[in-house]
Amino acid sequence: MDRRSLLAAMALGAGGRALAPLRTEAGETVTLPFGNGARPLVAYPGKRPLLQMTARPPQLETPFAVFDEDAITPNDAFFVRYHLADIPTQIDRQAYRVAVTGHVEQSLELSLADLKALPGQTEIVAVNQCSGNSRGFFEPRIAGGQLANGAMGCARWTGVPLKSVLDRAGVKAGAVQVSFGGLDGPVLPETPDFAKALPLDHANDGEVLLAWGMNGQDLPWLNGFPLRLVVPGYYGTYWVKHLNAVTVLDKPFDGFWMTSAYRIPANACACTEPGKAPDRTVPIGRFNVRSFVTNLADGAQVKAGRVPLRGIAFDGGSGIRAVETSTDDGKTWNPARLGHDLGRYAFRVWNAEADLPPGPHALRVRATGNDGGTQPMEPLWNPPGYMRNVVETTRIRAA
Ligand SMILES: Nc1nc2c(c(=O)[nH]1)N[C@H]1C(S)=C(S)[C@@H](COP(=O)(O)O)O[C@H]1N2
Ligand SMILES: [Mo]
Repeated sequence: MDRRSLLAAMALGAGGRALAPLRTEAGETVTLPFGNGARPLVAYPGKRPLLQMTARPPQLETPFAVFDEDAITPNDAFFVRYHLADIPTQIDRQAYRVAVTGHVEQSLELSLADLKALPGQTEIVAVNQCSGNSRGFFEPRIAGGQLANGAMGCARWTGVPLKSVLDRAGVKAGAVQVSFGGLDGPVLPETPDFAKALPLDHANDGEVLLAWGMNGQDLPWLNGFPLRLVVPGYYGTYWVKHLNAVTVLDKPFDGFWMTSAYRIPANACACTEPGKAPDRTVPIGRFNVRSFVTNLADGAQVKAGRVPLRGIAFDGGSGIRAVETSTDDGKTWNPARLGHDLGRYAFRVWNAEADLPPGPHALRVRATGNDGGTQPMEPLWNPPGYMRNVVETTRIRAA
């Protein structure tokens, strides 16, 4: 769809009503493998039919088979997550400005053209993953978005380092954090607006981007058109969409979405005993390491013999050192071959084979990062249902 018809389609959804999906694949639903797992397949502007978790705001999960196609997730298949129902339905890209204010020498109002003229324009391939990806699999179950494994995706992002923007504004001595806001807002004034913050050092690391491009195109509307934050290796909650406010702070940000939400137990496993609240929490940060089989779905039937296995792995930015598969409940592990390296923040494709006699089989896959981080055989638990990274098991039958 071109920009003009996209805008027209978006306008259809305006008028105080929910953003209108273009079409529902009539009657088509996908049932995710946990309670209340039925999801209609719905196509929104700029998107192919995706698993709709909620309609208002739109929250869409990528059908898992997409991850078998390529290490890059296509824009029209990329998942969508919003917190607040008042999402923008009309944006004028000429009039669009991002305000840079707060503890700076000079406040700025930057247009997209201004941003594109700043030094250091760059590209990075990076995974965006929701903290609650895979929450639906937690046992005991957890309230919140019941996601399977499709709240993640890997794209090539084009933008300018946040550092270039902060340098242009001139950060004053004593600054400690930078906060970020987007165009969307709450329906009720009591609901806290969605805003996030990063420590100044992180904001200035040269890798955090203000991005306008995704896989060589404008950002899809629902992924933050025309500008979003890209925070490589960090959970999606920091990747603020429709970014219009960058504020340099001389004291830590005290907004709800940092001080109450998106916090994890302050221990090495980010976990607690199931059902138990942690003593202390910290803001969620980098991804832990994960890996998936993508060419075989749970319940698949294959021909007995030598069976090709394929999948993806990623971590919070140390890069994938090894992927191994097991067909004997983790007693022995066989190294997989790692595919093309798109960078340490990207999905890393892997390939392997398994010799499978007739009968049922449990395929397990485990990745290890360059930092030594690996995946637990038993799932970890925490109250908000974040950071799931258990060794995945795909149950199939060979005949
Ligand atoms: N403006 C805005 N940005 C946002 C959010 C939001 O609710 N509003 N949600 C965040 C969360 S929790 C996630 S996981 C990512 C999801 O990015 P996507 O919708 O492009 O997949 O967006 C982040 N950026
Ligand atoms: Mo998220």
